[in-house]
Amino acid sequence: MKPGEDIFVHVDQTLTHDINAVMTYLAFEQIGMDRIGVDTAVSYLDHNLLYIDYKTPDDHIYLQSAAKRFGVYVSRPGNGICHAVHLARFGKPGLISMGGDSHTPHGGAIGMLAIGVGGMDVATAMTGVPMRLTMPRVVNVYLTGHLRPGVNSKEVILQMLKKVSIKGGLGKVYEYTGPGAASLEVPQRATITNMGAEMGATTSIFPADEPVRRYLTAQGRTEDYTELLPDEDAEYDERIEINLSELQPLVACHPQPDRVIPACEAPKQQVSQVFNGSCTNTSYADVAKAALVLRGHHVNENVQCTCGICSRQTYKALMKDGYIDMLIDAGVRMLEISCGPCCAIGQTPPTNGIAVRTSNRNFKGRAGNPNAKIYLVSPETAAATAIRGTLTTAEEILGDQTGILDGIHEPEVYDSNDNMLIPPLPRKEAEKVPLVKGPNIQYLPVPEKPDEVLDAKVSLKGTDNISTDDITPASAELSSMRANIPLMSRYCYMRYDPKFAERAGKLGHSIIVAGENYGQGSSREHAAINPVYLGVSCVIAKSIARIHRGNLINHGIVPMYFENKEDYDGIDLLDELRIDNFPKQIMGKRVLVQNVTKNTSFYAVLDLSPAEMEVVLDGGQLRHLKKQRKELGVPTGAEIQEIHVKPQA
Ligand code: MIC
Ligand code: SF4
Repeated sequence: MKPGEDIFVHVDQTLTHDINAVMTYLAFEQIGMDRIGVDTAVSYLDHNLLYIDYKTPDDHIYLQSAAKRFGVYVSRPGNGICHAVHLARFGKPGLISMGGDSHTPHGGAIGMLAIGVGGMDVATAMTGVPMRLTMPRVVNVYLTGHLRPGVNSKEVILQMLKKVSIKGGLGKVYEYTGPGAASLEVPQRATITNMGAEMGATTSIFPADEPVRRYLTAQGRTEDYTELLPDEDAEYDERIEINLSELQPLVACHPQPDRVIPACEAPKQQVSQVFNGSCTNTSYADVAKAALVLRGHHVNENVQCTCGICSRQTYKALMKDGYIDMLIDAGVRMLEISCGPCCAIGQTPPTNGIAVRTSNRNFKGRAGNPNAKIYLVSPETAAATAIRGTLTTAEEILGDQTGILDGIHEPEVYDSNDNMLIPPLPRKEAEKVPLVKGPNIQYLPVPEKPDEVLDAKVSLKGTDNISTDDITPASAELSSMRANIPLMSRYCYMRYDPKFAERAGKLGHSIIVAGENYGQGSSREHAAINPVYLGVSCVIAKSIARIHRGNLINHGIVPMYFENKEDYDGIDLLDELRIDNFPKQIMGKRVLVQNVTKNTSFYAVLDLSPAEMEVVLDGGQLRHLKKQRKELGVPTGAEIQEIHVKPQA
């Protein structure tokens, strides 16, 4: 297995979540299989539980019916955030899981190879076919020392982000080993593997060792434990060393997770919101430590402090041990068990507000307000900040009492009651289950194959680091539109370039030009589906983030790179670009692009593997799969709903 080459992996488990999965199950329906082909698939209803109107409940009813129909578990609203529940109740060392969410690597905390992909990839994985992956480079992160009290494993991943940057992890798997790794409990490890997504990594993983055995035993699942340690003579492509004892509280400053500085050097500005929440950093120990910092204090009068815990079992353990009481006494507002504010579903900061969060992303607009600033910290720092109202560390509040935080560990037994999981039905019963589609559930649009001649205008000239939050902003309202592309596409790029949707719609076919790291952030394939619906045929960028690149390919948008990055400067919005013999040039992986407006030309290159090339030439993954299934003589599902792009009057 050579880095950069195609490899194919057998996927054991898949996960999907409510704000993405409607498209995934619509695709699965269209593929034509009547039941999943993986051992375990779970559909989590966890991100958008606000139900501001009929749309999200419509989605949830459809997802529950699709799960019953196809043999998938449902984790009901209130059970917890997908990654936390999956790790606790389904994950096993040595398995491979694929999830339609960028933070799926959370599962790496117990020695699973857990990879985040787009929804169409999950639909494909659910069929049971081996999944294509670019063989990554493997980086060993050797941890020594011990975290000091008041210093969280969040500091490890923030330190990594500082070293590696938001795109430095592209094409890499980070394997954490060493005595420092052995000293971390599973949820602490999960904070690190979860947020490895922010480096653009394929995934991150810890060994399955004694702490993993303890964790699975606490979940009543000792039998799922298998020891998996790195070989003595394991070779790595790179090595990074971090001494945990030397770490101090850190903060990732607005607007990128790699803008990391020591918390003590952060400017003392008034903070308006503190959010202790998300899948990244709300384990039992995380929240208990935050509660100990807050004990005997009260949330600053200028701060709104909320807490959203990652799972029902964690919430119950914290309640039993009195930590929820401490939070409530301190004036913390307890939220529902869901993603919520982490992806702009509620708790938007005020105008020009500063929000301090324990979550993993701080892109502009991530919290629903593009003029607010988000700073990412540990739960201990978040709690101290809630008291003072400016960025503060736990040590500044607790002084010589900081050592009490060292006494907090994960419970020896969690409540492993699975009554909020709906198990799959036996095949015979499942076949009779109808798929329930309310009016919010529209069709999955699929583009045509690449045209012989692409003659199209530039509908967007983007800067570096455009995130999927820029392309398809999130909020309770916008996230509830994800099953309805004709509606949602009207809001494409709404905060980054409010005229984009109208412009692209009017142009018919168009091209997006962008800088480095295009499409960083979440796995939401809507960042490809909405542009495709608006007629975008290709993206020419300096570089493209891994998951988004896969989504573009799957949805028939051709991803291309400037051969010479300076050529980016010679293109303007609305320039007319022309590519002759497009499919043939795609096959040659080097495309001559004529700028008709400027009377210049430049080359764009493609880095497609042979398997990806076929998908692109077939017009996306769904057409490709259906073609393959037709060749095999197996059912190919319903007719594809094509988009016929026509310029609007
Ligand atoms: C996120 O954290 O941005 C999300 C919301 O979980 C996304 C998924 C999505 O946007 O649908 C992710 O990380 O992939
Ligand atoms: Fe949910 Fe936030 Fe985790 Fe994404 S990062 S899965 S939105 S809690």
